[in-house]
Amino acid sequence: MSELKNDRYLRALLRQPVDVTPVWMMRQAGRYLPEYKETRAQAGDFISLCKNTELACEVTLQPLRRFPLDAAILFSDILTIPDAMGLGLYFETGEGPRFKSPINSLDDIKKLPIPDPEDELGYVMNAVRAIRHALQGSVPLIGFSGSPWTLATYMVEGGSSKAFTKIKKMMYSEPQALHLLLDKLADSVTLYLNAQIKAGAQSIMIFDTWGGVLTGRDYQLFSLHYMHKIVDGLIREYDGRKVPVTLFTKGGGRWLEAMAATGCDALGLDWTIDIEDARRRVGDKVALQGNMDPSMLYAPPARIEQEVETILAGFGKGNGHVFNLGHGIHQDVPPEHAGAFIDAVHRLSKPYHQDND
Ligand code: 1CP
Repeated sequence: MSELKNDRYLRALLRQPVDVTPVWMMRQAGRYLPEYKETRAQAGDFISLCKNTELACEVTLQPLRRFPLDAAILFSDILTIPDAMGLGLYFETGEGPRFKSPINSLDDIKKLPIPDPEDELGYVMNAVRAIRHALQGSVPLIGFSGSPWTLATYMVEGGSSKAFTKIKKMMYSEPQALHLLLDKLADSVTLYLNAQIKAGAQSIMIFDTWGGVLTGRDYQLFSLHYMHKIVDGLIREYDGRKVPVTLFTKGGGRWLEAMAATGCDALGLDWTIDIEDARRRVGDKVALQGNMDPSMLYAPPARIEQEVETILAGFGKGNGHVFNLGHGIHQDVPPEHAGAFIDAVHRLSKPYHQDND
């Protein structure tokens, strides 16, 4: 087993005692950091940055040089899988991700290959290996993927969407076509995440950014069912350590019990749910990650600290809390505010773990 100097993030996910509450930020490497913008310019564009092992490693480490974060997250994107399936990912300036060949029919779905993670996605595994090496056991590395439903929304809509009309039309009029797509994606994601674990990822997070746009029944059938299938297929112990799995459905507060029943180790919470309620509902089954509103980072540091205290008190004493934002950090947040947030979590959480000393 490789040694870790700081393993409080992994311990908290497994609901083991820690000295202070661990913290990291969704999208912690990104445009709010001037050094990120510089490295991205050097790479040329975002996709080239993801495919350049050395630069992907560099931007992963940038937030860790600034802040005492308790975990690193692989610098990549959830859309690597659809790209590897041949859809042709590109970014239109100011418009977000787009695909050259979106999915239009059952025939398109039948033709989709399941990508080999060490071949078409080999650049991601190279980044994982390089980052693990560069971290030198300082903090754990998080690997990730999008959920099948969330990936399918981009593949069928052809990019970002607000109303999800194309995929919902498919869901309601050709459900068997969508199920075939989700099944292929679940297989692809399982292979991809297991390859990340073998390459060195010490924890896994599945981002279901768009599960919350579904009805409760459709969430079960079209999103959770496939995440459950992935959880069942993941390597759960590697190199002598448990590899914790976190599920995050944005807008998923209604379904925490069902999510916890998949056998995952932790649930990511967005800011619309009260962490105290979440703990009462599922805290005996899973750890909880979250859940400050990312927009709170626009407020002055004193207000940020007050919010950190409120969330710490909401969770209360005991094990099983990883502090995070309820979604990704916004690109125009002052980096000093992120620093104040991280310091506040470590400083103010001490009393909540005192019985562990
Ligand atoms: O530099 C740039 O302009 C590109 C912006 C960017 C970045 C920094 C994109 C494009 N992706 C990323 C990196 C990224 N994406 C990470 C890196 C690791 C870190 O956290 O530091 C991660 C984990 C993701 C995951 C991701 N990509 C999600 C799931 C999480 C979430 O935020 O909900 C989603 C939905 C995407 C799609 C995507 N990629 C990029 C953008 C702008 C988007 C969102 C588009 C949309 O709103 O639909």
